[in-house]
Amino acid sequence: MVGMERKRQSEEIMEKSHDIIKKLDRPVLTKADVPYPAELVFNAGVCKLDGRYVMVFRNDYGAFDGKKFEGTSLGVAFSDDGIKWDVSEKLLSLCGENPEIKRIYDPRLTAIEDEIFICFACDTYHGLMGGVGRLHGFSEIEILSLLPPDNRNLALFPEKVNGNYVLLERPMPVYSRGKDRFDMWVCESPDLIHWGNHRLIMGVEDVAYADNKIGPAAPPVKTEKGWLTLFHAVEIDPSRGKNGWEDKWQKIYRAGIMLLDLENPCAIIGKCDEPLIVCDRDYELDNGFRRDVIFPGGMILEDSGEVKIYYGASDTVECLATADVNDLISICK
Ligand code: BMA
Repeated sequence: MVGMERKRQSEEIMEKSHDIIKKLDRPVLTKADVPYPAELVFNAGVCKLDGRYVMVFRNDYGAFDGKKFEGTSLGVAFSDDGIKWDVSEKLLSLCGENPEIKRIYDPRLTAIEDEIFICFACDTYHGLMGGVGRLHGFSEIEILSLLPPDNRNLALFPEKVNGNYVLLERPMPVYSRGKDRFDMWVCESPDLIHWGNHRLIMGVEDVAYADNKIGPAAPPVKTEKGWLTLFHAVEIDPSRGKNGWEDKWQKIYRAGIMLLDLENPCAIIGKCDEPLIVCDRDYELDNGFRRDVIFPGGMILEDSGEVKIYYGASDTVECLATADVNDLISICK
């Protein structure tokens, strides 16, 4: 990747998102849109059901102790056009008590028939888990399954493949691969409860702009050519120290895209060698909790062929970029 050297050598030379990407000229949701205490509004999942867009976003709120905010909740928003959002007064919560769970965050939504399923990251007293649940009335999550620790960044495909539900996942091996060297996997289930047939899709070493970890982003979108699949890819910039509100933040998160085989979703049939979306706006680069973070969690294919990509920027705001579906397919070589 020739282009990657430029930015880190000099902050003045900015890298650019792929030419086919159009970013909205402002974040699509910020704390100013939220009718309850909110500081960081980001990493949302988005789906479309009966013509209406539904978003579940992460909200970190309360006092900042120098490292993190007091709490994390999941907010819900609705939209008729995917751009202007109305945030519900009601937060999402889990059905019933689960004393093992500390917090849930980074939701991804998948509409299947007339139901919405949610994947989420889950901090528990015995490790990080990935959860799959069903939404009830936009207010409660019924947990269907929790993948064993450490694992997160789950994203559920919008339909069964060869009779089974399919889930992207990102296990976090700590002994065998090196620090934070995490890869992208897939598994399947007959009932969204029992998961098996775990297979590697792609390793960190397969992404030219990653030297740290990679992970699933939004639930894949079905096209004639394959499953259009976003992922995030992390590179470390050791020259950086303090950034945003954190003492030290050296990671650069970019979004990448690939096509997976329709019948065999662990087979990559095309991948773009360049990053798809990078931080190149002031609200993505500076003044956030972190900087240099693009974290996509939602992708919608419109009848017009436009693809809406929702991404958290610098762990502070939620943003929207669009591209034509055929352009996205054609850059996956
Ligand atoms: C990951 C998660 C995300 C976050 C990202 C970048 O490890 O914690 O919630 O957006 O880091 O900070």
